[in-house]
Amino acid sequence: MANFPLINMENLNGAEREVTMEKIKDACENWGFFELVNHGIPIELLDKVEKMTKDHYKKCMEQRFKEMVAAKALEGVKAEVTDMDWESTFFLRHLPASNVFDVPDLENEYRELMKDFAGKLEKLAEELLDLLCENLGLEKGYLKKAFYGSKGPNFGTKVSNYPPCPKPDLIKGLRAHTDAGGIILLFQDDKVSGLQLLKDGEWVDVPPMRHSIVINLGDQIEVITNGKYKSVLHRVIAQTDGTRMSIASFYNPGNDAVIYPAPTLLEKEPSAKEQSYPKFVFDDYMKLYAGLKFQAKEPRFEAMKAVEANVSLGPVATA
Ligand SMILES: O=C(O)CCC(=O)C(=O)O
Ligand SMILES: [Fe+2]
Repeated sequence: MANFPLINMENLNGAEREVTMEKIKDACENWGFFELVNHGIPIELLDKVEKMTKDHYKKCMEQRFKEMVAAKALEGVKAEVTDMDWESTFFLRHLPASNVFDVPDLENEYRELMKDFAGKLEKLAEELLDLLCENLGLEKGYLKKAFYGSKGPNFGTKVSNYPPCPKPDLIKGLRAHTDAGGIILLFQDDKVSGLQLLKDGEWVDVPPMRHSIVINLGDQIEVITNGKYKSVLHRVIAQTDGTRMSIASFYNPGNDAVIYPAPTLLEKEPSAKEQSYPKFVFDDYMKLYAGLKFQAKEPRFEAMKAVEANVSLGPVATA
C-alpha cells in the first residue's frame, strides 16, 4: 500500500508547489487524511502545549479516570464493550465565542497557551481550505464562506488522553467514526500511536511524527464536494503501555450555515447531479450526528435528504 501522505508545506512556496498541490489533491481524494510538516506553527509552542497538556492530565484527570475504570469494573471485562471509549477528555470552545477562561481546573498559563495555539490553528485551517478550493477549482474563500453562516465558523478543541488499556481488543480508545464537521487538525503524541484510518477495507496506522499536524476531512467537506472528497472512518486503539495524548481541533460550519454541494462541481460532472448530496442547516446535521456518531455516515446523509424533501414540499393543506 502507498505510504501515508506527508506534506511539507514549505514546498508550497517554491518550485515544488505544483507537485505538492497534487499530493494534497491525491490525499484528499484517496485518503481523507494527510500529515503536515513545516506548517508554520512554532515547534516551541507545540512542545509547550504537549508538556502542559500532559502535566494537566497527571494532575487533574488521571486519578478520575482510574476511579471511573474501577467503578465500572472495566479492567476485567470479558466481552467487547461497545457503548464507551477508553479515553479521558475535555473540550475547549474558541469560536464563535471562547470558553477557555470558564473551563474549570486549568492553570491560567495553560488557558493563554491554548488560546494562542487555537488562533494559529484557525489560520492554518483557513489556509488549508483555500488550498482545497484551488485543487477543486472553486474560487478562493468559497469554503470559508460556505462555513460562515451568520456568526462565523464553530471552532473547538477536544483534548484527549488514552491511558494504557489492559484489554485493547475488547474496548476501543475511540470507536470507529467519521467526523461530522469540516476540517480537523490533530496534534498527536509523538511516541504513543493508536490512530488508524480505514483505507480499501484495511485499518492503516497514522504514524506519530514529532511536531507534525495530522489533517482529516469531515462529513461537510464530503457534502460540499458532492463526494469528490470523502470523510473517512477512523478509530483509536488504546495501547497496553503508554498514555496517548491527542489534541483535535475541529473547524466546522457555523450553526446556521446552509451546507450543500457546490453548484460549480455539480455542473462539471453532470452525472453526479442525480446522486447529489443533501442541502441542510449544519445544526440540524449535528443534532442527528449526536445520536449516530458511531454508525455509518450514509444513513445520516439519507436522513437529511428526507428532511430536505419534506421541506421543499411546502405547506401541506389541512382542509
Ligand atoms: O485522538 C485521536 O487521535 C483522534 C480523535 C478523533 O478522531 C476525534 O476526536 O474525532
Ligand atoms: Fe475523529
